[in-house]
Amino acid sequence: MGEAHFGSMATFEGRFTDSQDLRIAVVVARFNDLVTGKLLSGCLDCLARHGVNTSDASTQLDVAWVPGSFELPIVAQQLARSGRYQVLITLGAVIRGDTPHFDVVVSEASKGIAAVARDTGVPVIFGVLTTDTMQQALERAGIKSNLGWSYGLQALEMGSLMRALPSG
Ligand code: INI
Repeated sequence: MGEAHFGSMATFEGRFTDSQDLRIAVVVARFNDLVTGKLLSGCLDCLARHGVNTSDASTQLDVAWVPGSFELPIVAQQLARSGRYQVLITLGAVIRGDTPHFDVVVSEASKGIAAVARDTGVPVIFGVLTTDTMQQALERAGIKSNLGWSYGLQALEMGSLMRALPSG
């Protein structure tokens, strides 16, 4: 992890170790919970293997459930504004075959989540799968790989990177 020094170039990077002092919130959509439940399991497995306390007694991890991906931004916003967390993870699955308003849900979720991160300065990982079929979603949630694991890694990287950057 780089630090700024007068007169010399700084390199800033996130880290995947020493995660014990990061506070993390995960917001999960219940819609398509066959998929989002698996994303959550993969994500928590990744965090636990990197030293995050994911037990029920944990004071560094909280999980909030919302009805669908459309509701991810408003709950992420409130959690980010609380000042309690260094990074948030949003998990959802929007499947085109299931919904005529696929584009609306995806657009609102993605724009809303990006806005929360920019408005609050708290990084929010975009863990919303957008696929044509349930099969494709399941393949990304455990049948082949589990993108929940990647979202966990990205959260560790962004949470620690934001801390390492000069405040402004
Ligand atoms: N929410 C999802 O997370 N994924 C979907 O595929 C989906 N479909 O198919 O409609 C979905 N809809 C619910 C939406 O996110 C809201 O919860 C609902 O409209 C209430 O505001």
